[in-house]
Amino acid sequence: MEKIFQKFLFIFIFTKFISAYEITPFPQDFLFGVATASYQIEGAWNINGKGENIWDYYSHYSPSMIKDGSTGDVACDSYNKFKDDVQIIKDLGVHIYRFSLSWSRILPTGFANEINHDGIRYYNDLINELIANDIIPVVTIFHWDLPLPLMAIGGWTNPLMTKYYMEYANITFHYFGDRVQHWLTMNEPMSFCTDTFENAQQPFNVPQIKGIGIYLCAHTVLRTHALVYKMYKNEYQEKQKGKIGIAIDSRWYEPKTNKTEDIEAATRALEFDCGMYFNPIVYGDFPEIMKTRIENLSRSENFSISRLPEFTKDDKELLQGSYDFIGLNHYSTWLVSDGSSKTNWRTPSYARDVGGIMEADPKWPNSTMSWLYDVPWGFYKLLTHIRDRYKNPIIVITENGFAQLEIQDKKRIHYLKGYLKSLSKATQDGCNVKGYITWSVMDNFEWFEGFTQRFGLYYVNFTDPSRPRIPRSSAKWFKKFVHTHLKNNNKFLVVQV
Ligand code: GBH
Repeated sequence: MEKIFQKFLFIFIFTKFISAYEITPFPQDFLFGVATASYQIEGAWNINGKGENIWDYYSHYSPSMIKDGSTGDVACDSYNKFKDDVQIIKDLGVHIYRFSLSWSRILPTGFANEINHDGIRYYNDLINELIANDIIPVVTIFHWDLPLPLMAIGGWTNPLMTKYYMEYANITFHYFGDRVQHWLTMNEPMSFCTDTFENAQQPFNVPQIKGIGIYLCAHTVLRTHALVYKMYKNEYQEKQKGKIGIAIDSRWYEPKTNKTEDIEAATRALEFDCGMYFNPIVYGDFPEIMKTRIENLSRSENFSISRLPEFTKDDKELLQGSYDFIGLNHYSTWLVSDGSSKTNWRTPSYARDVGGIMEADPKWPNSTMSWLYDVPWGFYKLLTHIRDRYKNPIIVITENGFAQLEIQDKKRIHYLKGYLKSLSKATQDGCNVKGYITWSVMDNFEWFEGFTQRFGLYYVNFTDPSRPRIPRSSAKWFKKFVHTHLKNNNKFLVVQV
């Protein structure tokens, strides 16, 4: 009897030991982190000189656009509680905190003629607090909260935005660049160009014809990014020794069947998502397939020129290689089938330009978000695609995460485990990924979903004025995961010595 017990105990300990090591291998210098964005957490929307941005405006004047009619007026109250936030991040044991700067907190009108010094003070305090706690700040200069006056001139469809954004970015490098060494110019241009100009959910006087604004926006954003990259290189990098990139979002697109038409449709979908931003910053231009398809469809729709703007020779030179690293935000996968025979496309439109029909496999575990499923192999495929197609750039995963409300968030843990396992395999297979940042530290204002969707490792109670942050099971799991990884690294170090 005792023998059987011993045997059982041995097997038990042995399997525990194996499972602890199963998913952990990551490169020696690999970093882990957590992310947020200014409008989603800060609150203090009109405090100490902050100007109005488009999300202040939407949430106040068109509350019906936001699922629960809520606003980011207070959100997680991080403007006041940032020291607590630094402590919960430190408690997770991660290396990185990725957050964004509120443009209208720094420049109340969006224009650089007037700096709000409380904004500079706030981000200085946050950055100093992070550094004092050994946490690396990764700063997104623009994460969707555009100053209202800049939307009135057409937002990112207006080429003048380049100049205004450069002045803003210049101010951020000037004030924070002595301590911030990891910069992202923009967060997910594909998402904000689509939401603002293709889906046109906003009560603004912007080009609301599908298939046009989305490309004007991409064109301006990409040129702007490239010019800011150059400005940082020329004027700051030598002194400040930082690195700069952009956070690009992409799904993985898997052909629904192995019919040629479906395989081609999935390729197109990927080129119109990942390719729309990766191709210009790596090779200097939009993907060929986008250029020819949009040109042909534009002609058939009686446009005299393509709806997709062209880059000049100078633009192309500037764009090519305009990154020290690329941030990748990845969440989920679609199955794609060919849409050529579909006759009721909205014309013109981005969806018709792509010509694919997207769906989820009913077998995939779902989140509470309609677009977000747990498909870890899609992450592996996207990473190896980027490795092979875009010269294996230095990548940091700047967002990845799952929506679930419960404190005992088993589904989120399942998702994170699977995606980290895919990432580990991708790095072992040569993908040049240097870090993994999960979305999000805590529940926050989820844009059009308000507070109905929860992405946090920490649960936040938004009806309690003190906005307590309560660790979910996933926070404890992630903490352990990061800790185990660090322990393993130390072991490797010892072995190497
Ligand atoms: C990120 O965007 C944001 O950066 C972050 O602010 C946000 O809180 C977080 O994710 C969670 O949503 O065509 O059906 O695929 C997420 C990006 C949202 C981009 C869904 C594409 C299109 C829906 N994605 N979106 S679909």
